[in-house]
This record gives sequence, structure tokens and C-alpha cells, in this order.
Amino acid sequence: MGVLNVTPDSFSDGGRHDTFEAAVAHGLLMVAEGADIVDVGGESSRPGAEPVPVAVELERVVAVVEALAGRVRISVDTVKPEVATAAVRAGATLVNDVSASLWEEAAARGVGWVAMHMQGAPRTMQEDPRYGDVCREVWDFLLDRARVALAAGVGEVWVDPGIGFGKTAAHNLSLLRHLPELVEVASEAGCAGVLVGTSRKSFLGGSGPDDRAEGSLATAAGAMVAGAGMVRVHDVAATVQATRLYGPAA
Ligand code: HH2
Repeated sequence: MGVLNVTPDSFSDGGRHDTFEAAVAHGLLMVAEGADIVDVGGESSRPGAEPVPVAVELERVVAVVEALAGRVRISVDTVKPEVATAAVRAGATLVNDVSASLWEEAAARGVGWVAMHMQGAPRTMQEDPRYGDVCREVWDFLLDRARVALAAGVGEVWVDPGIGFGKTAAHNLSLLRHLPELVEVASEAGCAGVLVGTSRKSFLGGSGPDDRAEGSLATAAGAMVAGAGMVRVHDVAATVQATRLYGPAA
């Protein structure tokens, strides 16, 4: 899954693809590089991000989805039901939902759904994240949401531990280390698979998002070895090489 943020403020690619032309060009580049899915987002969920009005998000996302939908599978990265619905009408077939709350929209529209775990909300989630047992709490939350969505009629449910969403570096590493457990329970529950997004995130270290290519690739490969069925990345070409060695079809 290649990341396409049509935003001025995303933590890594903000402002790089925030015109229609630049967004479509970058989407097509990721298709050429081998992305199976392009994840179009119009609202940053980085730590400290402020929510964007529905009209603004629709304006950023819908035309780009429409332009790319004939070329590659499109997911829409949103927490707003109106945006999910409009993007699906424009051709998206997967709702990537960091709030894990939009299963009814996915069921009603007959598309897939990604349920991601987040503690708190983006504006404050990194202030002091705490857990008793981070893996247990994250797995239990995701399985609960997956069961509800499957019972509501969503045919394709992915679960995602939400790396960096209300988690310290130690929490992220613990979730990644124990990923095979989530892969197993998610499969038993009838999920399509586990999605993992570590790309360019701050727990990898480095001097900034553009200085995290190695950690991004290492953690994507590690997630695939652990059984993740999908990785959400900015650097598609490098990750596709790793996918050929370690990915689900390897
Ligand atoms: N991470 C981000 C956004 N959406 N969706 C899923 N399912 N999993 C993730 O880990 C995930 C996600 C944050 O990264 P990015 O889109 O690059 O930045 P921003 O939120 O600032 O737009």
C-alpha cells in the first residue's frame, strides 16, 4: 500500500502532492513502482494535527480517487463517513480508518475496511501514552472491532496495530515484536490480514522523516516475515523488492 497524502501538513510528504496534478502523478509513479493499493488521504493524523473540515477533505480527495481508480486499487484514509462514502462512489474499494469506527459505511457500500488502533486523538495522543499490557489491549480492541464489522457484513476486514498512534517507541517495538500473535488471532477471527504502517515514523530515529528509509524498510520486511499481509509505505520501489523476498506471495 503506497501512501498518497493530498495535504499541506502530513509529517513526511505534506505539501509534496497537494495539488491534483502532483497527487495523480505521484499515485501513478507508485503504481509503476509496483504498489497494489494507493491510499489517498486528505487529513493528516500526525501527532498534534488539527482536524480538517469535511468540505476541505472532500475537495482534496475525491477527484484524485476518481483519476486513479481505473489504474490501481484505491483505499481512502479517512475517519469521516461522508468522505468514505464519497471516495467509494469515486472508485475506492477499501476504507482505511484510523478511528476504527466506519464499519457501517464499509458494510453498506460493500467495500473492505481497515480497523486501526489509536489511543486518544492525534492532537494529544503522544503526550503520555500508557498501557498495562500494550499487546493485549491492542489485540483485544482490534479483535472486538473485527468481530463487530464481520457480523455487520463487512466482507474484508484488515486490522492494524497503529504504530505511533498513542504509543511510545517501546510500545511500538513491543507490538512489532509480538506481531505473529496478532497475525494468528486475526486469521482465526476471519480477518483478511494484518496491515502495518511504520514508514518514516519518528520511533525509527534519524534526523527527520527523509532520514528513515533504512528503518522503514527494515520494519516493513520484519512485519512481512511476521506474517503481515500488507505494509503501508511511502517508498514503494524499495519495499516492493523486499516484498518479493518476504511478502505474502513470496
Ligand atoms: N499511519 C498514518 C496514516 N494512516 N493508516 C493505517 N492503517 N496505519 C498507519 O500506520 C497509518 C495510517 C500516518 O502516516 P502518514 O499518512 O504518512 O502521515 P499523516 O498522518 O501526517 O498524513
